[in-house]
Amino acid sequence: MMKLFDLTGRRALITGGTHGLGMAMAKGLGQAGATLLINGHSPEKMKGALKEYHDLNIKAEGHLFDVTDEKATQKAIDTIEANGPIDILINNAGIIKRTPILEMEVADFRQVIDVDLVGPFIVSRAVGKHMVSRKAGKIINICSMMSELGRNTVTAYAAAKGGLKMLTKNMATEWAKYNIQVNGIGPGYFATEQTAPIRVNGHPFNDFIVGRTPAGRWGDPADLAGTAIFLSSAASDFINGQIIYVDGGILATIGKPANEH
Ligand code: GCO
Repeated sequence: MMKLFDLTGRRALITGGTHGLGMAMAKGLGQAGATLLINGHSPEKMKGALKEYHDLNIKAEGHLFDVTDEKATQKAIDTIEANGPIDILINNAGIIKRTPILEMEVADFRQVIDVDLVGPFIVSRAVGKHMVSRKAGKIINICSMMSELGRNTVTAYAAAKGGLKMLTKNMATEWAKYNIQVNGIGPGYFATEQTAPIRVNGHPFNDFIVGRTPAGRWGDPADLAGTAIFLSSAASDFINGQIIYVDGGILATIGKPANEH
């Protein structure tokens, strides 16, 4: 039964895998036996990340390229594929800008869409070409609560993550016949660098999220590893176009009054 979840011999590309949720999922895949192909854009962060993976006896190599740069991505993917197949792709790299609509520059809106939605398209198309020819592959797009819900100031991010949900379903539709399973993971609110500004103790949003999450806590990045392994493994070979929300129950409830425990 455990072989269903065994990733030994598989090679997994994780974009934005030098920190945060990407690193947490990558560690899970590495500890399930996968060789990690870590994408990032900072040489310093890459150096530190690879040491962290190697210290855990996880096989990992770094690949610096900008997921929004079609030519650089194509070149990087073809170089990687020349040394062995990419069996698993996790489109995790993303940015967020928290600005009210009327104050947001169009250029900033476009940048969020470019990184969070166009980037996954560019990388998936470059990797998908090889997966289609092999008739095998796993693609996981990292969506968000904002794939389903809106929130003040994150309009660009919500538009991108809503689009990423539908990109996931459409890629699944087109590529399932090639034995490529395309699915998504929707993290709830997790304790990462990205959420640090809204998570500090005493910040009203911190109290709001702990109250809005039935599990009563922020997610720990390690909480994502199991779902990432599942969607990367043979255990999910007949799952296509699904978004699995790892959110402590946020999407299950309308919430509760402040004075109810
Ligand atoms: C925010 C947060 C969220 C989380 C995550 C939720 O400002 O609301 O950053 O966007 O990061 O995406 O799923």
